[in-house]
Amino acid sequence: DQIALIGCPLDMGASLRGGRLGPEAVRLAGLEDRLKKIGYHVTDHGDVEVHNGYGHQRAQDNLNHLAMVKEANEHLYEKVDQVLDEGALPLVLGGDHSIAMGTIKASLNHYPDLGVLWFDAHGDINTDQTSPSGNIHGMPVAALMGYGASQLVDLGQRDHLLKKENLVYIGSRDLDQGERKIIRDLGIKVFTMHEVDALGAQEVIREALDYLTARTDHIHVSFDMDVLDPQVAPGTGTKVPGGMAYREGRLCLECVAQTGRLVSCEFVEINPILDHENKTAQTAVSLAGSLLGEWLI
Ligand code: DIR
Ligand code: MN
Ligand code: MN
Ligand code: MN
Repeated sequence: DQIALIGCPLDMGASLRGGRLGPEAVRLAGLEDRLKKIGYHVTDHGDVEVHNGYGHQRAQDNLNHLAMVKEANEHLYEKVDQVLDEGALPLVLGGDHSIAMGTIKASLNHYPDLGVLWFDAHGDINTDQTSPSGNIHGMPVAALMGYGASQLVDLGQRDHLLKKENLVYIGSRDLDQGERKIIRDLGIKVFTMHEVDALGAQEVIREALDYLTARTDHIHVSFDMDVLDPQVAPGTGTKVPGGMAYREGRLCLECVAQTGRLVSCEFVEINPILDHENKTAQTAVSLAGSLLGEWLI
């Protein structure tokens, strides 16, 4: 089995500097060796070409740093598409969550029925019309489904959109008003932190995977580190209290591994500038091990 590591050191989708250091922080935390120990053939493809700025421009059209975000995502799309062609499983390191557009578009290109598990404190389903910030890392889910600015919807190949019934949110606890409406109107499956607390992680992931595996054999995991509690993952840009414990995250990802249906994944919003002793990157490495079946005997 082949795993392709791909860094996408973009942070202008978050309009916050530091996430560009995420891929290297995860490498230094030992990702490649960790995966090799499981028995994978691991190839580190390095970082895709990204141009970040050094300031923050609030854009008139509510799409901050659109050109930089688009360019990075186009490069990422090409790279992920290429490694999928080669038969490897892409593991993308971010970078801000806007890079899910490039990763998932490429995966949809290979698996049009792709199911996505979106671990995040946030919904990331704003459009340029609803976003309170104009930051594109809050918009990738909408763009992948065909909503919002055409410059984002048209990334990569337009024809494959993410189906609204093929997405499940886990760990949500900071949804904007416009996002709540879109999620309700589209009938998207959501397990907020309320459900994680009330039902337990085991029941939530079982229901989420039952729902997805009834629809598709191909699963993508998009893991925003801010789904975890800030005490576990301090190195991320938009921390929200009351997140998942490390063990809850691990259990969920182990259950995904058990399905044998993972085809692509990403760990995003890792910002070493905000971190303590690279703790968040280390957590990402451990969780990547869980997702890729480290615990299976
Ligand atoms: C907020 C924050 N919903 C926005 N989104 C974040 O700007 O659209 N996503 N931080 O991870
Ligand atoms: Mn291809
Ligand atoms: Mn996110
Ligand atoms: Mn988030």
